[in-house]
Amino acid sequence: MSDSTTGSSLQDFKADEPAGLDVARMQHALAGGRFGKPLHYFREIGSTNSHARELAEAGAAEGTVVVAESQSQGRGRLGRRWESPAFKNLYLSILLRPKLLPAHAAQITLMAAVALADAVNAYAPGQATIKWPNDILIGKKKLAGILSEASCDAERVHYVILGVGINLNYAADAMPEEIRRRATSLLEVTSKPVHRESFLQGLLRGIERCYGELEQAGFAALAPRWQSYFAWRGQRVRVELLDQTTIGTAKGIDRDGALVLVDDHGIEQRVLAGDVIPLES
Ligand code: BT5
Repeated sequence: MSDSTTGSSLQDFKADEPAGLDVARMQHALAGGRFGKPLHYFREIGSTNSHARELAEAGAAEGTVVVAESQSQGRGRLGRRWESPAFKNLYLSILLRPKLLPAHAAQITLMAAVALADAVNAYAPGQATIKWPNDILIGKKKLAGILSEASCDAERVHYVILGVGINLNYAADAMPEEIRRRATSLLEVTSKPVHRESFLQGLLRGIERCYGELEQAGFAALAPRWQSYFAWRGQRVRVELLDQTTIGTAKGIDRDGALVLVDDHGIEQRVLAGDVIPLES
């Protein structure tokens, strides 16, 4: 592992490897904003979220970004694996220190989903939808996932590591069997390769904007945009969280970001976390 902010990023460069992201150019492009100062770049890492967490524990500033070309231990929620092949996609983590109550830390994921859906739509207009809480889909297939990991005490959030993985130039035939039927990439959808640096810059600016709105006006200001991307309004779904299951018709999210379901008795149920599975009607 080598970090370009220490000037050693190319020590392990092999002539037959594809060129990575141009860190200096990205830093220059991000210079006027809040994110990416510093920007830590790795050709290979365990998990960008784990590294960002170490930086956060050591006192790193809000807006610190960790980007890697590949991850050997890319993570999803509940210890699931995130496939992270080299030089194809984007894997990044942003350190945030939001002034949020611990109960509202999940709003960071929802805020990021809006920015991510906006960024995807710039390449595949009108195609991105959000699957609550943390997936971006095109059609029924998963294009991107968000993993927010918060450090909180009873009164406040110390920091949130906002991790994002997005499939850009990931060909379906290069995907492992386990995800091939359920995953997609912008290349698969548009048949055009994506310039990863441009996507990353647009995404970071978009997250910065949405985060600013969240800070200034609260999640209620972003909720209508989130709702407009929500994939399963009116659909009967099952939400699973560990050993708990809730079934109902998805209505949307409330102003705090909880998923609202109407159960079979007509009663509204609010769900704060879990996996949503559509049920055939
Ligand atoms: C997520 O979890 O969707 C969150 C993924 C976050 C990944 C980023 S990459 C940068 C940062 N550093 C990390 O270590 N992680 C974050 P979840 O909802 O639990 O979904 C995980 C499931 O998605 C897996 O069990 C697979 O079924 C599927 N999956 C794995 N890799 C995929 C990929 N590249 N594309 C689409 N689906 C994938």
